[in-house]
Amino acid sequence: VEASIPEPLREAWRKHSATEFTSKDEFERDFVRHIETTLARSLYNCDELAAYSGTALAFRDRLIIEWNRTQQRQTFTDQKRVYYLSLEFLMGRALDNAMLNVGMKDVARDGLADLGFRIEDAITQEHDAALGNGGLGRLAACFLDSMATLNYPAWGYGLRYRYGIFKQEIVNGYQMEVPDYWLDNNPWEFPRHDITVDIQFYGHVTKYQDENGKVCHSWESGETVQAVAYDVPIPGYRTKTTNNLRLWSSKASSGEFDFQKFNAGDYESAVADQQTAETISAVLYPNDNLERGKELRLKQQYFWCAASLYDIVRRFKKTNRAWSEFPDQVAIQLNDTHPTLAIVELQRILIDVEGLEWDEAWRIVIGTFGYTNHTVLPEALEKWSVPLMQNLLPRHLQIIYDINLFFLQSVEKRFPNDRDMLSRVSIIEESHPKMVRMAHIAIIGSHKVNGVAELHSDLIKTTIFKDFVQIYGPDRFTNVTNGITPRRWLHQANPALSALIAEKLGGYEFLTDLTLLDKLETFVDDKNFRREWSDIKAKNKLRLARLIKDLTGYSVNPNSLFDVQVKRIHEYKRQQLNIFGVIHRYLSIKAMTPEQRKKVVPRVSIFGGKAAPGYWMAKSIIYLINSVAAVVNKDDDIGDLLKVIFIEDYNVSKAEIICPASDISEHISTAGTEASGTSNMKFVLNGGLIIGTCDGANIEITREIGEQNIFLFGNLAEDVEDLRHRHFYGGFQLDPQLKRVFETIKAGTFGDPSSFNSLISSIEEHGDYYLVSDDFNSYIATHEMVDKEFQNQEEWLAKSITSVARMGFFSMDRVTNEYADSIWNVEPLDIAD
Ligand code: RUG
Repeated sequence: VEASIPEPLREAWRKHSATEFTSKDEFERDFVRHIETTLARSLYNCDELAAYSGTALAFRDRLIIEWNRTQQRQTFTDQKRVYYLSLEFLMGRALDNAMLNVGMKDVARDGLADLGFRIEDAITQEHDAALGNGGLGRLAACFLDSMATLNYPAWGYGLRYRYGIFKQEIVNGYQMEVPDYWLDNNPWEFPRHDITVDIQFYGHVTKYQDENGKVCHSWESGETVQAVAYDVPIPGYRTKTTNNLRLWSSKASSGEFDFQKFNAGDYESAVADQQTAETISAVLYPNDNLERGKELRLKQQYFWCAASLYDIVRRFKKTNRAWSEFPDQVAIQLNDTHPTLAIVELQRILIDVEGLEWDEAWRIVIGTFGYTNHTVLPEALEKWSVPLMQNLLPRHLQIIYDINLFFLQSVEKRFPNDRDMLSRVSIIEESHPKMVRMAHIAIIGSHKVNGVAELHSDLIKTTIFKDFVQIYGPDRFTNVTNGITPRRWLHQANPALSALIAEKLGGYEFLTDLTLLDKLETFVDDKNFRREWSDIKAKNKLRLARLIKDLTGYSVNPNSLFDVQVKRIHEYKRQQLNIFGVIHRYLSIKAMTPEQRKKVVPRVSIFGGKAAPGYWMAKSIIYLINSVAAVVNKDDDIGDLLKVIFIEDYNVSKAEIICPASDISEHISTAGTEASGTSNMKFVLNGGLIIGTCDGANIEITREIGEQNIFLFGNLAEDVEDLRHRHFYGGFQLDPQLKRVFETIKAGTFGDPSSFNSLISSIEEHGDYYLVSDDFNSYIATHEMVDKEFQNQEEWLAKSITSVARMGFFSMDRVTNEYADSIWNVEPLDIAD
């Protein structure tokens, strides 16, 4: 309040208040001013990077003006806010998105041309903000876009990693990891050195009695690390709302290194504390669907949860409301179990700091939190060892034990004599060492738990969380099928298709109401429309072919069928099935007569994705893909009939080029393992067809677009358990076509076969957990259908158009509204002019 300027002095403020550029001329003025003053450059030394920075700074001004107004508006209306807690935000580039969202891209294009630059060259200078591993982080980024577009008062909270996901380099066919230092030339963040929170670790807990004789706890000593806020503006599409993403960076609590030690000549230890503190936010853990229980990761989680909660509570306290109103003002969504400590931290604040009674505090906690589960894979379900937690967060462990005690007491009342049930649902796993099951805390401490696609939400209710459905009833569990933002994944990635659709539908309203796409179906038979549709795909394929040439040196024929699988490399996603299929294709072509070859549909098999650095199998898969590429691509006997490409360092900005260019893309996880998948939606929305298993969102995509428009294959989730069992006890027969593929690999066709031993033996000898052999035959047969149908281009185009027309359901806006209605109970802000 003291910082607020008194009313009589506000006239000058109003007169000089910053305004947005609204014309080309004003954009040029802002651009040149930033080049000359912010960057201290001139027309004599303005390269493309500077042009990017100048443009970004001009747009940043616009965003920040709207950001300020949005924050004032949201504070003034004082309604319930959403806080989206995610350890990952896979944002990609911001400039193009900002230009399109504020509707000024054409202005910038013309202005830049006047100033001597091509807008594309400026845009591509930007480094991806890659603070995530894959689908989970990208979902968080899509949430931010939709929440702002729909005018929800919403904040994202995350960590400001100094290093995002590593940069992948392929050296002699192997993945190498290179640090991704993304913060240089990043104009999008605002350091808030005045917004800091001291975060405590280690120490011990003392019990005492207050003046009324109540037993209280005090968490003492230990270390403190400072959290510093960095704010990133998130503009909505064609709306005044610009929301905030707050990322926390860690710093030594004093902010400086220890001068006393320094003066005494102890230079190393003088900076050691500072470095230890800064390590917390230094690097993103590069695992997708895998948790490894490292202390630093737990530190990251608590650091971020505690700082965010402090901030949220501070904001709430300014309203002077009663604590009981907290859940009416605050909804916190947990993106996976990574932020589960926020539940414990809120309970700690309420009972230890604010002096509430346990039960009242716990009611508030449950009313506040919602938890999204993204996986059923056991290796991805977070558990922390009790001794580790005891050491790092002693008070939190006590609270966890109390939560567990009260919970188990209530379960015992309802299910007397069921000791097995108690041990299954307990937060504490009685192993050596004991482990804290984070998902159990997340379920017990939230009012809603959701899965991310129908099959997945059913699976969590019938498998991993079955007991909790019995305990709480089915209402605590719900499904919200994932979606994607059409702004980035259609309008930005595929401007030509977006423009064609707008022309047919009479405007761009479909970008904020994606169900309007259904009107496209009336044009399916329109010959001219089909031509334009296929010309756009052809140009997008050409654009990808150029990228492939730049990255790999290989020339691919853009008239071939482009078959794409880009996503994290993981055994459950089964890139191995794909590459074995490619080898099968290679062998089949090799065995053909020249006459037969004439009938072959030329194909480019395109792969991309990162393997977690410690994931040996995934790295072997990458090596096999590159080894096959090295042989096939140089085989003159094959020519254009088959090419194999591995696109290095797959990321969001590459996805924007790849998704619009596929004819077919692969979503072929073992049934029941992929919670949803979201790239399947991106490919279909861009007019590509997909081949997939009955898994995750593929099932709902099929329901929406019709089964004649998708290539489904493979075993069903309900049969997986039996099939696995049979591998050990039922006399497993390797698929004969797959056997031939293995024999070729073992013969050394793709280099030293020992490099691929573990890949093959996992299938031949160790139970084929991901059912590659069981699905191989139907996979190959389905690809033959793909070839056949691709030859009928008119039919193919009809499928492509129809599918896009029916993709409205997969908009992130639908997803966001569902969370708002069924989990958050939050209304969008009315922002009339
Ligand atoms: O693997 C899942 C995807 O199926 C899903 O689409 C995505 C977003 O919901 O989340 C992915 N995921 C799951 N990433 N990490 C996990 C487990 O921590």
